[in-house]
Amino acid sequence: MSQIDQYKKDIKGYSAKNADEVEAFRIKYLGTKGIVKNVMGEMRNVPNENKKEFGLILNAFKIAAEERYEVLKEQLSSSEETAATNIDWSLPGDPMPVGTRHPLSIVRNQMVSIFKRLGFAVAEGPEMEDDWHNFTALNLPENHPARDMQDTFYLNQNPDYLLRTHTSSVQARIMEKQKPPIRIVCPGRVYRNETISARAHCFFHQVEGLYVDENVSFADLKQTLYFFVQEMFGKGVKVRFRPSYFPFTEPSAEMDISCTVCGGTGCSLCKHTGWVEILGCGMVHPKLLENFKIDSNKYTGFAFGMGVERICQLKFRVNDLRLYSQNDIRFLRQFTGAV
Ligand code: 2NL
Repeated sequence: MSQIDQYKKDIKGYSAKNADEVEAFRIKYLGTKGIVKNVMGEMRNVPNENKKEFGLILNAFKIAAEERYEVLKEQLSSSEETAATNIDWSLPGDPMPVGTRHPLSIVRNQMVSIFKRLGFAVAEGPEMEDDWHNFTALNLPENHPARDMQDTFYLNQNPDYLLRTHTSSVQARIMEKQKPPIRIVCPGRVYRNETISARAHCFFHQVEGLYVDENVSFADLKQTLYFFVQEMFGKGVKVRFRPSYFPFTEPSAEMDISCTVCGGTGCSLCKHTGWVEILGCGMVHPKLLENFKIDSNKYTGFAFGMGVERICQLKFRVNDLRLYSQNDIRFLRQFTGAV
């Protein structure tokens, strides 16, 4: 009996600082080899006439141990709640893993936003086109090499449906529906049937521009593209125009910028010429305007087209076109923060 009193005192005074100590209490008193089981076993040695009295005492002892165990558990969970509200809010947060914008998206957005500042609206259209919007309306004659099966992915022949080879088809659709003034840029993916290599791919991205209004001149074209280059590559960069040929423009030109790597002194990027080609442009061919019932005596226009991959290559020194579409995270991660 005095032993049980001793245990009762111990139980009353027992406190636990953590889950391990609560568990130690359970094992000590309530476990299969614990004290409660042990003293219960003593019943065997108690004379019959005392069994009832001793049984009551043992039972009260067992209940005391069980209740204490419940209390200890309760205290522990409420102290855990206290710990949860004791968070150190000044600690730095866990980093949230976010992806990176694709370099072509970064550059396309930059290109488009420069033209937006000059009043160009953005127009989009389908990647699957008909012959009219991709070729015929744009003055690409029947036997023009660009129409060759080699360059174009045909989806259907007679009537011809194909994957657009340039975003000029979007401009064609706008001219069809809208009266001048028209001032748009058309970003988007285009397709050509080429063998894939570092320098060629079966699809790439373009930003084309079109401005049709009264009194639009070649001087407007030059100043617009010069402004674009200065915003895109920096104030010191020079431009030059070389005569060229496109079926949808007359006259046509290609525009070079002074090499962004060597500054014009000559290096491997500019093949020691000091210049790199970045786009094609020209005055909209009058036949094209007439195709869309726009009076070519009243209206003139300029147009240009450039490859986003090309601009991206010059800005970020990407030297292999295939990198853009291989989804290699080691490539993509290099553009972290480049928005
Ligand atoms: C290039 C050259 C060019 C155009 C695209 C165009 C569109 C219409 C009317 C007239 Cl609707 N022209 N587009 C004009 C000249 C050049 O692109 O090298 N692109 C990558």
